[in-house]
Amino acid sequence: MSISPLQQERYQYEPKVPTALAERIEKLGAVESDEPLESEISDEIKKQFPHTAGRPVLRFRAGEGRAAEQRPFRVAVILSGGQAPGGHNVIAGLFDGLKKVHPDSQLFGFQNGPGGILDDDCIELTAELVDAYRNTGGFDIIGSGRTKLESEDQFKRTAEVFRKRNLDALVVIGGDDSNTNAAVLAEYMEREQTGVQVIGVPKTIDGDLKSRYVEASFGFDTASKTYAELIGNIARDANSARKYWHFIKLMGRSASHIALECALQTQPNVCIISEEVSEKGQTLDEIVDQIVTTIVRRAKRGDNFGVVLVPEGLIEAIPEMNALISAINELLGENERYFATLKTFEDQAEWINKKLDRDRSYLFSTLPSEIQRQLLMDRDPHGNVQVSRIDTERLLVDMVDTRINEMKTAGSFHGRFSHQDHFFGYEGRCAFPSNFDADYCQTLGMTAGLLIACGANGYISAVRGLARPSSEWEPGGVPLVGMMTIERRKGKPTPVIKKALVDTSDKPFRRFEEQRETWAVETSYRSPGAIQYFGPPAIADQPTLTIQLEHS
Ligand code: FBP
Repeated sequence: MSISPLQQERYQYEPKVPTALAERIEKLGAVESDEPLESEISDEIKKQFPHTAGRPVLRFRAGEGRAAEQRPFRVAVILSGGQAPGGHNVIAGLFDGLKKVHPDSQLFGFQNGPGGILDDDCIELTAELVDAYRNTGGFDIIGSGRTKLESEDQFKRTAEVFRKRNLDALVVIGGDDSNTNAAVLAEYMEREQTGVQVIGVPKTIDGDLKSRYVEASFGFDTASKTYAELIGNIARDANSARKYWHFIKLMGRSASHIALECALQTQPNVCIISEEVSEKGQTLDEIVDQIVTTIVRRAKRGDNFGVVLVPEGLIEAIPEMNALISAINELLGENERYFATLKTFEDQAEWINKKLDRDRSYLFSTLPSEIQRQLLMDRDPHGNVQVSRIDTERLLVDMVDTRINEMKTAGSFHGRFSHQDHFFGYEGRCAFPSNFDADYCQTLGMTAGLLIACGANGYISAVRGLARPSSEWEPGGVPLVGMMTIERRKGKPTPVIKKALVDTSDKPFRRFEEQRETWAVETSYRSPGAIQYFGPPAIADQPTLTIQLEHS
């Protein structure tokens, strides 16, 4: 493979980890903290996790608590779900941590996600292999996958494979779903007395796996900075050419953390936040109104250009659209076989229109046919529509365009409206990790290794103090069960780690709310520029504004 000069240079980068981990990881012990858990453990959770519920938060201290066992460990790792910058550094950190605990420790990787365990498809992650991936983006060292490990049979198979390979522990690098499943697997391993430990690591560019002690999921920093750079460039272009409105959809399956962070970084004219839309019960028409009002106000100043940010999950956050999508999901789930026999889009649309109730059928028929087609596409493994494949930005552009044309005809709009649309998602998921993500991921990986050596099971690697310099970060572990709540799924009480959506009462949203009126009308664009890998810490090592505000 040909190596770019930047990649060559990044191989030399030594991630900055907390002083305690850098100097004396093998001397650290896990101290049980008396801090409260993330949420109170309900009776239902105690019933479902009799062996692992009620464990304390762990913090690491030199010469205190349960000492790291200094023997060779055989540990396996999987990457689960969507790519996020820094995954390779978690693996490198885990490798380094285990080797510091004992030089004969070995790390293995199951290929292509959780499915690799069931297929027993595993490779040893040697020093040479790990070194070739340090500080690089992507998940290609072992690949990732979206298979869910959740049934008793799958757990049994996992235990068999681990026994056969004589593995001590599994590290699951994943989002809320994968960590929920890791908690259930940890309980199974303990119940069956397999001796296998399970440790999670918080990953997702969406930024929605976080809590009191898990301050951020890795990848959010790099991905949102990559998009913010592009948005800043587009805004500058808009202000230079003065002829286009740019509609930009940003990734984030459910939460709008990425859109909010990018708005704080770039100060666009409009940024829709899905959580606010669903809290206020806004309709599609009201959102279109908001955009049109801004276009009209700016046109009056002679500014026929602008930037609109749209979170990927918006389509499902609009209550009427959500109801429509749920009804379609249900119909497709119940009639999967029959639906597969309908070969043309026209037949599919006609069938769905007949099955929907009057209001939903009306809403469906008002949507552009391309959006109707996207709403009927293949579901994800959970039976949900794949929002990254729905052109919400185009839907808004179409509706705004129609409205503006009506106003022109009525003589109430005298400006110009030309538009461009963009989707930034996959562009940011495999970027070279920022210094923050490179450092954070190395620390998360080392912490996961230390949790294993200290005998923890059913914990997530948690690093606190992320708004401070990395030397002051505090590595520890949080019991996964303590992050869970019970939701009714398919009629059964099911433990889940809840997605952390944007909190509209928290500082990042409030900062946005204070400024958005000014940004809407005036041209206040801010250019964050490209991620800097070298240079003063104030430029190269800063965490996201979201983290800075949340912990200010
Ligand atoms: P994870 O939650 O697994 O990290 O994935 C997040 C994400 O990047 C979303 O932002 C996006 O909707 C989805 O993955 C796209 O998935 P896919 O890679 O399957 O197209």
